[in-house]
Amino acid sequence: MRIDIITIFPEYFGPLSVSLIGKAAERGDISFGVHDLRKWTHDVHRTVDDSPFGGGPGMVMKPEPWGDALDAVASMGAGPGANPLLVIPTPTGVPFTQRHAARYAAEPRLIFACGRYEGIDGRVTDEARSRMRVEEVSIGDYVLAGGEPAVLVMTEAICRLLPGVLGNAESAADDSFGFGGGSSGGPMAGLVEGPAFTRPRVWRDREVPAVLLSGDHRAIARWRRDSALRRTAQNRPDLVWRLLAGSVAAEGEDAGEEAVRLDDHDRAVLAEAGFPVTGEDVAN
Ligand code: JAH
Repeated sequence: MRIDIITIFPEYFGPLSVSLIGKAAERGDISFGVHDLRKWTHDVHRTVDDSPFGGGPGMVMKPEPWGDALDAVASMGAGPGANPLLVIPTPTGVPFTQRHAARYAAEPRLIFACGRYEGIDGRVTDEARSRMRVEEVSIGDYVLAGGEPAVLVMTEAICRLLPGVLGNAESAADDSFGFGGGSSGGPMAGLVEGPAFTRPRVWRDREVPAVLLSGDHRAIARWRRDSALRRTAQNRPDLVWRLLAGSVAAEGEDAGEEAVRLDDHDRAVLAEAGFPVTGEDVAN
């Protein structure tokens, strides 16, 4: 996979040569191109921003350097069947999820465009859409000073799904939110995982749950699902409501796919954790 990043702070991407991603890049499983947007400025001051039409605080990124940068980077290694996907992090984008990570990991080429200030002139995305696929995504409901940290976050989420990048290929299959378990989704589809334990068996008078030492793999899987359901109920009621509504597709993003199934045991665990909320808890 090839990932190009356009930014006014190329130094920000030093971490891409560290750890799992760094090793994958050394092996050639991923290749990165980090491009300084100022390369596509033409004035002596290498200006990338200007004041907003209509007034207001802050500055807006000028369209010309972005247009030229996107033309140049998109045409690098261009060929039929390799049209890049342009991803633009912005607090106004659609929420980036594990599904996006999986879909992006299957792309041969991604381009990330990092905005700063109050964002990029609105015509840049519109014009880019006329030539390539463009997605505006948000990694969470907060405002950063620029898209760079979001690109590091998304790159990590994407690259750990590439074959051979994660040490243990199976650990992606049962991740929180995981869709790794085939047509029905992973065991954690739509859930966050419960706690994990390692040696020693007893630490500061606290024992590891006995079932995990039992060797009974069915019982262990059931226990893990129960803890995931309880933790999701506690920390992510939004995810539980979606599961109860049957709106979590098992795999892929297309409508009409089978919903993640909750069995009677799952429903009993959720009921004990307060779902569905009944009686006086429900506002009329
Ligand atoms: C801020 C350009 N969803 C996180 C996120 C992503 C991007 C930005 N902020 C928050 C951002 C300023 C300029 C992008």
